[in-house]
Amino acid sequence: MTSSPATLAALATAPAAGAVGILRLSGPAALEVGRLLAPGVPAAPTPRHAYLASFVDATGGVLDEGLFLFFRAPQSFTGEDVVELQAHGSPRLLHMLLARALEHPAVRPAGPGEFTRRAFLNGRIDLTRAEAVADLVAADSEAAVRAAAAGLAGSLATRVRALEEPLRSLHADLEGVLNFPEEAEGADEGADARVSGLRAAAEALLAEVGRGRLVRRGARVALFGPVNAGKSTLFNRLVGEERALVDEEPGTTRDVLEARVEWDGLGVTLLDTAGLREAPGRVEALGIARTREVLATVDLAVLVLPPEAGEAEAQRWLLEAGATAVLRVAGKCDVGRALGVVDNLGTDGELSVSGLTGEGVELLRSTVLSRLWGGGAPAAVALVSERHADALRRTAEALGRAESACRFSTLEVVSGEVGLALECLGEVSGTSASEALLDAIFQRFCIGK
Ligand SMILES: Nc1nc2c(ncn2[C@@H]2O[C@H](COP(=O)(O)OP(=O)(O)OP(=O)(O)O)[C@@H](O)[C@H]2O)c(=O)[nH]1
Ligand SMILES: [Mg+2]
Repeated sequence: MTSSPATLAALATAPAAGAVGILRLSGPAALEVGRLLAPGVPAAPTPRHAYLASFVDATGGVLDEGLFLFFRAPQSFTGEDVVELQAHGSPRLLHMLLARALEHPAVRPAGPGEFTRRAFLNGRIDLTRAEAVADLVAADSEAAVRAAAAGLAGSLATRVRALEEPLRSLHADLEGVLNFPEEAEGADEGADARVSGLRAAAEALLAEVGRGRLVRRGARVALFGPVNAGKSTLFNRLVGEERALVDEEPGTTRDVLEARVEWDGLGVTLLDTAGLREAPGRVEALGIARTREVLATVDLAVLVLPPEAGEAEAQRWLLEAGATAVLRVAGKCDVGRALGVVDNLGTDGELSVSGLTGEGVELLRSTVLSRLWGGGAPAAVALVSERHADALRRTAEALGRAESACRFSTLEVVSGEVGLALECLGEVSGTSASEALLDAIFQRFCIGK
């Protein structure tokens, strides 16, 4: 850091008419600039006190009346002096106020996420908490909101720290033995067990990425199977409204339909696919290809079989899903029962549902959720992102190499790998994050955050 940083200015509220609009200033000149806009505020305002103030233009003409808040460094979000002007939510007015602030030579417009970036650089929050801010803004399900809020409160930061601290002390012990063999004698004892324990912990955290992805993006679940199996009827039931056309004519659904629901707070995108016909020796190739494409993108595929489907046919359908997990259900169970075929459809405990009567649909919903999720509440997950997962994977790999080096190589090699693991892990918390990495992370933020 050289001379004092620029003071940042940005509108913190969305650029649309609303009840309130907020202009945010952060940096050494925040108070001076804030008082240019609101000259009625005392020169030494009480921090965290809401002043009712007139906001004025360069000639002193009153533009609005609103609240003026001052946060003194380091007790602010960014760790710098921060001023917030809460005006009425007129985009035109807010731009006049922003333009006036930007006329000051110490002020420049904030880039995306730059306030949060300063908070990170000033040690107010670690990187996982800074990222949770963006997650919270982007959250579009209750589970995503709750998980991001937990991240903001430090849920992931705590777990990363629980890994980082013992890793750092292990590294220090190993370096001690290497550099000061007399003083540090014996500090490398049990190093192999410590390395193994840390690798397991890194892998356990890495395993959370799948659940993090589900919470963040929501799950995708497709219904598929033969024509006329009752997929669209079931889809409508699950969605709770008549979204898909239903008809006794086979081949009613021609393209993929999507609907978003929220189940136990988890966002779920349901897909209804075109039913596929299968004549002996001939399959509707195009339809199958399209369905395969969809099935490859979902977290769970629900195979809906009509009562007349035999076990051989069911097995052929199961193959279509490839590597995607499949939940098999017997559809139109009201008919199936009348025909007496529901019970010999195959695997024990197979779910029987009827989109028409609603029978079994609630059980299907909860089964889908538990197949997607396993146990526990979606909101309680540590939001491990793809970025975190990449760094955790490299951490675990380095520790894996350290583990075998404990047996087959020298202490130098072990310590080198442990040091590398520490560096990779530091990318998660931010203790070893490069400028380029920070740029990439904060680009995802909105301006004013
Ligand atoms: N008895 C009974 N009839 C059903 C049930 N589900 C659907 N049907 C009837 O079966 C026919 C086909 O239903 P759809 O929901 O369109 O079936 P689909 O699998 O989407 O068919 P395609 O889109 O053509 O592949 C319609 O006449 C529905 O009313 C059910 O659970 N019980
Ligand atoms: Mg259909």
